[in-house]
Amino acid sequence: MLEDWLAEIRAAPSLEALEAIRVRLLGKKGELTQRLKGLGKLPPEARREEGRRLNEAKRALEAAIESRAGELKEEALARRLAAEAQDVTLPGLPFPAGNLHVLTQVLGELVGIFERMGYRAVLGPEAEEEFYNFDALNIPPHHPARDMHDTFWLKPAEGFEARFPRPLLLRTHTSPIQVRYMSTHTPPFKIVAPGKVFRHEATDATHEAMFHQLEGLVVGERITLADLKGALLAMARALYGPQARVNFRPSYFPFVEPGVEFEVWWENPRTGRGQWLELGGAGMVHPEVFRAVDELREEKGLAPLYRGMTGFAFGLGVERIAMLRYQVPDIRAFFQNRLAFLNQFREEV
Ligand code: YSA
Repeated sequence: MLEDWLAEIRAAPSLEALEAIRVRLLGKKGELTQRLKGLGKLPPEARREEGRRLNEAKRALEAAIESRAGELKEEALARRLAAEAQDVTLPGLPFPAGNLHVLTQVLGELVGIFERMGYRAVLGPEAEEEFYNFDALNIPPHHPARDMHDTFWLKPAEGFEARFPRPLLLRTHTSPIQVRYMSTHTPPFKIVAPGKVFRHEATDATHEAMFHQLEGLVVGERITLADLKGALLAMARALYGPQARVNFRPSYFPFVEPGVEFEVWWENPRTGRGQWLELGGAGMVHPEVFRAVDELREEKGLAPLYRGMTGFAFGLGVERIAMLRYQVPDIRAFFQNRLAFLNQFREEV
């Protein structure tokens, strides 16, 4: 009898079937339980012997049930693992990785060059006040210099006029950052300011209505034009190698005196031919700009610190540098968002 029961337990096909066997044999009304209950009816001699036998059988059944339950649980787990297995050898779905735009890369490189020379990088707003873009830079209304900056004027949305009481525009250059920075900071300092600028002009191969500039400003005591040239030469060498040269040509910007246009000698590595490349404007900060900054500081309740200060500033066109370096013949290619063009400038990952 015991052997049959044990065989039945070992063959139980599932945990449910095993439980049914346990109840049938060992439950309250189970076969073995009934026999144990019936012991009392036997004569004492037989009772002891039968009691021992039945208890041994009970322990054997319990052990067999426990062992079979363990087996069945393991089998169930193995089946589940097999069913839920992931085939990691399947090829993944291609995930196209993005990349920094070539102009962002060039701007980052330029900022890095100046940061290594101790400059701090700062940002200014693209929607700018006329005051910072022109007046504070010694370009009053009706000044002919305004004609060179065809301007996109902005109108505050209805209901917001009170928040923007002064005329607003899209900045035409990064130079307004000079005034913003000086009005809240104490010299000496060295800053660069990268960013987008906007001009309402017809586009052609070398002109866009939106382009990027990098502004530089150094203010302190006894800063000279030689310091400006040294800074720009260091930048040119970092960009184009130790052979690079920098040239100044006299020029006019109302916010510097003297003012220069600076050009860099650039040798095309493919053709071996060199040329002077005009990169931007620069000069010594005009005393009128320092005066406007001090006025602004006094309005803000800050001490005027800029009278008698010296400083140089420069502003360069970033597209120019990228066009030359990568031999891009038309500036508009940067903004057409054609992947065939942009993917040529993927950074090594
Ligand atoms: C001058 C003196 C300073 O002390 C500081 C900054 C400057 C530069 C001045 N703010 C400025 O904007 N001068 S600029 O009108 O001659 O522009 C500087 C550079 O921006 C140009 O040399 C050119 O490289 C680029 N640029 C100008 N108009 C552009 C343009 N790039 C693309 N498209 C346009 N429409």
